[in-house]
Amino acid sequence: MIELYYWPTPNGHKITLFLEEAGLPYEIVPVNIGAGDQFKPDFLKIAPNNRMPAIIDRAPADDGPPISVFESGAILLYLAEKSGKFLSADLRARTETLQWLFWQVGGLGPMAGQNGHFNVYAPEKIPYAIDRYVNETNRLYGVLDRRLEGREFIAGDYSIADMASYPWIVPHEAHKQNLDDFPNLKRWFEAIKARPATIRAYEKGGEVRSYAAPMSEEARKILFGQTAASVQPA
Ligand SMILES: N[C@@H](CCC(=O)N[C@@H](CS)C(=O)NCC(=O)O)C(=O)O
Repeated sequence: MIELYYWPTPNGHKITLFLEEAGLPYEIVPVNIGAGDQFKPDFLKIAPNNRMPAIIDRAPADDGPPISVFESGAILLYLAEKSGKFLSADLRARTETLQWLFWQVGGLGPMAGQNGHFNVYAPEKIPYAIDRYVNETNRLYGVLDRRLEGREFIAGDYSIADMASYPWIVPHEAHKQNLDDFPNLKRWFEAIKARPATIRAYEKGGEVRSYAAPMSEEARKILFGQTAASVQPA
C-alpha cells in the first residue's frame, strides 16, 4: 500500500495518474496546502521542501523499513521502478523517457507554475512577468509539439514522461496558450485526457477538493510570500 500525500494540483495529479494506470493500491493523505498542512512537522519529515506530493511505501521491494520519497519526478521514477511499468528497461528507451521527465520537472513545471502565479494569483498584474512566463510556456509548448510530431507519446509507449507533462497542459487556457497552435500536442493531450485512468485520477482529485473552490484570503497568505524563516517547523 502506497500512502500518497496529495492535494489536487498539477504536481499531485502526476502521481494519481501513475497509480491509477498501474493499478497499485494506494491511500490518499490530503495535504491541504491552502490550510498550511505542508508545514506540519510530520509532513516535513518526509517532504523537507514543504511541498506535496510525497509518498511512503510501506512495502518496499527490498522488504526493509518504509521508504518515503518527495519530488514528483523522483516519485514517478520510484513507482516506475517498483512496478516495472511506464519506464522501459532498455537503456536507450529509458534514457529518452528520463530526459523528458527531467525536462518537465526542470522546465515546463516551474515555468507554467510561474505563469499561473502571475496570470491568475498575483494581486498586481505585472506585464513584464506575465510576458516572460507566457512566452516561456509558449516556447516549451513548441518544444513538446515538435517532439510529438510523428510520435504517439513523448518517449515510446505511454510513460512517466507523459504523466509528468499532461497535468501542466491542462490549465492551458489560464496560461494563455492556444492548443490549436500546437496540433501534435493537442492530439496527445486529447488522447491522454480520454484514458480511463486519467478520468479516475481527476475524479479522485475532485473528491479531495472541489476544483471550483476559489482561493481564500487565508490560503493566499499561507501560500505566497514564504521565506526560509517563515517555513521552519515550530
Ligand atoms: N518540484 C516539486 C514541486 C511541488 C510543488 O510545487 N507543489 C505545490 C503544489 S503544485 C505545493 O505543494 N505548494 C505548497 C506551497 O506552495 O506552500 C515537485 O515536482 O514535486
